[in-house]
Amino acid sequence: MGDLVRLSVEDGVGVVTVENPPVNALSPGVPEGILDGVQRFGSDENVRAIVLIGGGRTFIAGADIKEFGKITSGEKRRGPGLISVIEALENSSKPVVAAIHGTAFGGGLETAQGCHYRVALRSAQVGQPEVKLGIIPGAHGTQRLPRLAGLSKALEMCALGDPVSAADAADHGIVDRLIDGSGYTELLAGAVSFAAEKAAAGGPHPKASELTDNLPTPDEAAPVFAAARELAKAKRRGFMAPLKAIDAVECAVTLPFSEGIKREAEIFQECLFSTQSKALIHAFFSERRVRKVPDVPKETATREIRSAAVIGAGTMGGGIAMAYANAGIPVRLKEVTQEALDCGYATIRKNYERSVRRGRFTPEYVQQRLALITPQTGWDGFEAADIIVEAVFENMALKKAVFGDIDRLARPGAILASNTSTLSIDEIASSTSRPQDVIGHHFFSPANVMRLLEIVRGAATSKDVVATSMALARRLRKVGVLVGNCHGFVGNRMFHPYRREAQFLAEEGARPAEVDRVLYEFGAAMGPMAVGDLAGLDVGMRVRKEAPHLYPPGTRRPLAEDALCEMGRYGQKTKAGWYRYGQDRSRHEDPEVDAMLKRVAAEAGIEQREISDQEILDRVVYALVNEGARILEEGFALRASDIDIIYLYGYGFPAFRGGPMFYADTVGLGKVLARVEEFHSQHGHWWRPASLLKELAENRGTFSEWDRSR
Ligand code: T1G
Repeated sequence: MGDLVRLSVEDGVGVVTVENPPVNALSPGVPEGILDGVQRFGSDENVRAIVLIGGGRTFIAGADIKEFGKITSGEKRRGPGLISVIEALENSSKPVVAAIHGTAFGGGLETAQGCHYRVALRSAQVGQPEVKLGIIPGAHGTQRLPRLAGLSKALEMCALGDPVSAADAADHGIVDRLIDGSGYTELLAGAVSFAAEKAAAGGPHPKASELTDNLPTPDEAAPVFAAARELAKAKRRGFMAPLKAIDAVECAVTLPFSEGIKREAEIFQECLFSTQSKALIHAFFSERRVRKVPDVPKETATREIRSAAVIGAGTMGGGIAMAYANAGIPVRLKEVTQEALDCGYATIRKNYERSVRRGRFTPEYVQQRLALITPQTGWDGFEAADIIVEAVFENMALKKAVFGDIDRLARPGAILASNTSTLSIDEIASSTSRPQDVIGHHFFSPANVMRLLEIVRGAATSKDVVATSMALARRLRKVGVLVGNCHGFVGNRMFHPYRREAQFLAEEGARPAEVDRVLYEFGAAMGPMAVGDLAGLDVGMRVRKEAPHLYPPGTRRPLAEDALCEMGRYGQKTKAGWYRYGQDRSRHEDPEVDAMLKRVAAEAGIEQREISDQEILDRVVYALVNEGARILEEGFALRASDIDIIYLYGYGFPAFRGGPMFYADTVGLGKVLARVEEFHSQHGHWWRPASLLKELAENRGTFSEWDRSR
């Protein structure tokens, strides 16, 4: 059937191979091709069994997500396609075996569940990640998986969406045999011989839809569902699909299969058309779109990165060294004094030990990683490093001095990267003889955990250094986003007005804890005050002092956090900031802060008033959107969706809202502009509407359309 599905026969076993790179998604033509294969082999007397396998690097990784937009926009109907295929597989009179390598995800795993048996390479993973797209398994996975794997495993997989190893799948009856070997050839041979065995043994062959042994009674299951709902609310706060997936799985216990699949279909449809699903699918494709840099083609040659060196063993430098070690890249870690080096290295060890305690890493893994990190106070080995990352104190003079040093030491062609979070890459590059090799690699703390990496392109940065940085981000398991060299780049430049407005709201009478509650309920991981306390209020104070241009004369400047710093309240690190912190880092509102706010507001003549939750939300979130629009019109970000990814991966913006720019699209840019203009009339300068926002709003446009027009 076409070139998406290939049919062959091995030792009397019909092999149906899906050939739809890169992930064998169930794009139009693939279900039809599989169905054709099952029907042909079913009527071929020379074929005694059937194997379904994925060509290339993986089994079927799910439905083609690109098709969902066509369904929700009415462009096409969601056909019975995949479901007919799964029913044909399950009703085949000949044994059907799914041969799994890579990832059998979503509709891929549901197709495999329609087969009578499943075999897998040990390196394979299976999963129902649909909830990460705001939907639920829609091809009977919520009904078959409980019957195959039992209720608890099915609930965990369908509600949380995380992948499961082949071994774990085998332990739970999802996989019938693990195939030894590392590749496709061994898998195919193993699957063919397994299928031949089953054919020789004769039927009937097990149909997951008819299994009942693993299903508890509704009474037995009730506490399991209650616990699953509590867990989903805790681990996926604000997400709708996990709870909907649990509702669907519950039908496997309370309804016969034929009724359960109808209920699943209704719930699937409801989720597919939800704003959360559109936001999460936007996030899925946006995370992959960031890799595309218009003037740096995919085939741009990259420089080989075999070893690295990091200067500065503080929180950031230590985390960066860990990120390199975790990617298997040997890394030197330099500090000025032995004492500072020992302190930094001790922190690295502590971080690894915590990961072992949490079961994230094994002791052997940690030993291998530590062996890749060379702590030192001298420069030895720097001349051989392929990349040198500067992670010293956020002070321009110091950074320029360091870059002068490494310019003299580094070999020709080495990449010189700064981890600066706001300072000009061009100015830093000017202290070297090789500005074309200089680039910003802005990690987010903790650098060994946070996935965002802002890659800051200087005016002179060469294209192959950009391409190498984008590829290196993936090796470091980071989401690398290319940004321009403005003050604060993209993330921090937007975060500045976000936190400025939060301070203004507190000075105007909103309780700090109320501001945080509103943003927490919106879905943010933490509210702006709590984030300030976490990062350190003195950081912002230093920025305001070192960059007076941020607050031109006559513009309102925030007063509260300077006042808190003068009180010695820097945040968590001083056990007091916006909140007072207990020994267990618990947050407590503090009357001293309320008194300070009243004093500061009185001195500044700021009128106190009741402030609604809606104003709190709109003031801080639209501050992000307005600044983001300015960044786009100035050309410091390639796409609005890049800004969304920066906020999802670097600032805890709720993924089910898609990011600040996508969220603004869902509100409607006309409404957003009206609010911005209202704030502009009330609060002046800072709320001047960005021209791109005005232009799009006045033309009923969206940021997403603007991206597509580029
Ligand atoms: N549909 C369409 N395109 C997909 C895709 C998919 N399911 N998965 C990946 N791609 C594209 C991706 O956009 C990128 O494109 C390229 O493939 C490589 O992806 C019926 C309804 C499989 C673990 O959620 O988790 O089934 O940028 O960079 O890092 O109930 O892709 O190159 O143009 O991510 O090696 C359920 C989603 C769907 C799996 C591979 N399945 N994909 O990771 O490659 S809903 C999923 C992934 C469903 C059923 C329901 C990962 C991966 P481009 P990549 P990778």
